[in-house]
Amino acid sequence: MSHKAGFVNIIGNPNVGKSTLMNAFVGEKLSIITSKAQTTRHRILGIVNGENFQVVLSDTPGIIKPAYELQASMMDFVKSAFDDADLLIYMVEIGEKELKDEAFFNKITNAKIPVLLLLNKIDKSNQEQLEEQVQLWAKKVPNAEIIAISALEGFNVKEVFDKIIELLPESPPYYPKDQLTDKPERFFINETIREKILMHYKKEIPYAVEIDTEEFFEEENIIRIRSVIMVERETQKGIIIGHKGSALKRVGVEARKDLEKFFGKQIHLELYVKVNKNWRSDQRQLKRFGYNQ
Ligand code: GDP
Ligand code: K
Ligand code: MG
Repeated sequence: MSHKAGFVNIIGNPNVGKSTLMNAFVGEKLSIITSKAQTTRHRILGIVNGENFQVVLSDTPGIIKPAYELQASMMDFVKSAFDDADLLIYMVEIGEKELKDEAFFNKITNAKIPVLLLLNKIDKSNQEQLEEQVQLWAKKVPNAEIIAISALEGFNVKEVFDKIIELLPESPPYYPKDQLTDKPERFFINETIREKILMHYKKEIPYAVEIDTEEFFEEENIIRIRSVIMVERETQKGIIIGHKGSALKRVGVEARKDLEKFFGKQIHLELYVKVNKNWRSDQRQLKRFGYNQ
């Protein structure tokens, strides 16, 4: 029996729903999702296995103009997603214009591989607006096939998946058939904690934060985790901790609940906060946190 496999790379502006779509395909919360831009900082593989196929999806950070080293590394992840793709998913949302980065946009319109343009969030639009948007994008990206979807509500998600399988080349699998992602357990712990920080802190705080899980001990009935929340300045440390530790406690409680779901086991989560000056602009530190490939 023939077998299809390949790399399907999802790119687009921040907040259009890339991570929501990948999670919908994989059926697991591999990528954290919030309404804030730069929620996704890494390139995260989500692997969907079937008897005769293996779809290796990659979720990437939204395309932005980098202002500091961390963001430059994030855009390197996006660049790498063009290099190995068998199929490109360019996601846009109803009402958006186009990528601010012309070089990336040209890579899409000149791609030698099939491009699926997914017009997302159609749950927020009406028929007239939808038709107008489809026409607009057909002109802008003539090499793409356009499908309107709602990643959040699952509308047309299965249709997109069937389309992906249809377009993938014949190939043996690239990863073991029981593998779900390329990222280790610690990565998902860090991301779960960072999601709570994105949700509960304002302005610059989430962007100054990085998480490092220092300990991960799995016992028979419980997993013991100790993670450090790094910030760039002393004042940010105070904000993260909050009055009598209340803000930090909330992050811990919510992250623990999610992690218990993810691992299917009781979790003991210890969090502490450390100042690590300018980690976002320090190549060596970025490398340590997995931002340089
Ligand atoms: P990303 O930055 O492109 O990865 O986008 P996310 O997946 O993090 O989603 C950004 C925001 O858009 C979140 O608040 C999602 O819940 C929301 N969102 C994603 N897909 C849809 C959709 O189909 N409809 C609506 N209404 N919201 C969506
Ligand atoms: K987002
Ligand atoms: Mg994302």
